[in-house]
Amino acid sequence: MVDGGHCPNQVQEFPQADKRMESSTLAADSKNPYSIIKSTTNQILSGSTFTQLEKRLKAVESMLEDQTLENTNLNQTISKQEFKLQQCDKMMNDYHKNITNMFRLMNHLQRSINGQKQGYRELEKKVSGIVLDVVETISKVLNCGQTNPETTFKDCQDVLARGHTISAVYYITTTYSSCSIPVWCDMDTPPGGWLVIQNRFNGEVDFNRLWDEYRDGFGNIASEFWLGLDNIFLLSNQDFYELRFDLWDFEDNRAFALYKNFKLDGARDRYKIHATDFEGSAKNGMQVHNGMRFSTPDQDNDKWLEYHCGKEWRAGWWFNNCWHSILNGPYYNQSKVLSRGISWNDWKPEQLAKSQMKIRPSRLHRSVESTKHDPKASNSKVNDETYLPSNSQDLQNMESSKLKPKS
Ligand SMILES: [Ca+2]
Repeated sequence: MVDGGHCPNQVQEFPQADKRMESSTLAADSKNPYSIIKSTTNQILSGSTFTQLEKRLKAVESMLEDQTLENTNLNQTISKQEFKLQQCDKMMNDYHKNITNMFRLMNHLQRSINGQKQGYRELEKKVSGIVLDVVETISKVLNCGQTNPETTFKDCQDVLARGHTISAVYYITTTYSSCSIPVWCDMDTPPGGWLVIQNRFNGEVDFNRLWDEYRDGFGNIASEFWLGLDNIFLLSNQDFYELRFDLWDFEDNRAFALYKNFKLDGARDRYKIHATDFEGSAKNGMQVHNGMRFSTPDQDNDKWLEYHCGKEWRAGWWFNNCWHSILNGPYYNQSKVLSRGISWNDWKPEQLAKSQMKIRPSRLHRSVESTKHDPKASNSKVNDETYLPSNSQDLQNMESSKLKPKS
């Protein structure tokens, strides 16, 4: 009998122990290295073999390598995502800048649109005012003369164009009116066709008048007169017109001022004057009056707040504060006077002897029109339709013209 009754039991304990070890290893999380290490330690403590330990260690190393590779991949993915985030951030900044610029542009456009709307409203108001002025003015001009179209004209240029070359009184009917009014046509001052709106030469007509009289006109059409602001308004708005001032001193020297663009606003704008594109020998005496409203001794529309120019100078005029030129003041039959009534400072510092204001269709606009239709027109001037030079020849020609209208 072999005395080894205890051995078999001892030998048999190994497999059991190994089985417990394996079961504990299997029970451990096969993917968790720490769990495997713990399991392996248990195996060591429970008497596992070196080979088994080595095998377990390699498994752990392999898993660590896998984890490292996985970490590397993860880091690369994170880097890529970070790069994409940076790009997104940059795009967001650009987008924000674009949005900001777009809002600025929208604000700018909105302001521009508002400005245009305001301009349009003002223009609409202006046009409405002119239409109302025209309607009211023609309803006031009730002194209808002849209305036969055969014997009435649009203006003095129309009179001239229809063969009447003598300076005299003619009846004209403006485009906006059905009433004819008598006017003095000056066919002698080159190039003829001038409709006289103011004439003074001897002081027989008092020009110290009130608003309504300046509006309606006064005096004698074949002598001294003021045609009336309403009539001048209707005339100067039916076409493009030019305005000419003829001036004489007491030694019969003369000068003129021509404004190639002239228009008078209506009553709502207090007959504001627009006289530009100056040319002439008298210098630009209306420059400071351009854009001024009309004032009279009873209506102060001038630019001097504390002063009533029309009242102080006893005249109706487009006063600024107060004047560089004034042709409607009191008449004095001498040049040396304390308070001048007919003056054009840019030509003479003394009182003048005579003055005339006259209008005709603007040759400036007519030459533009003719140039549009005929390219040669810009190089070939037509005698009747071009501006004469302000030289001595022009003055000599003017000397021969009649100053005093004939009755
Ligand atoms: Ca004033």
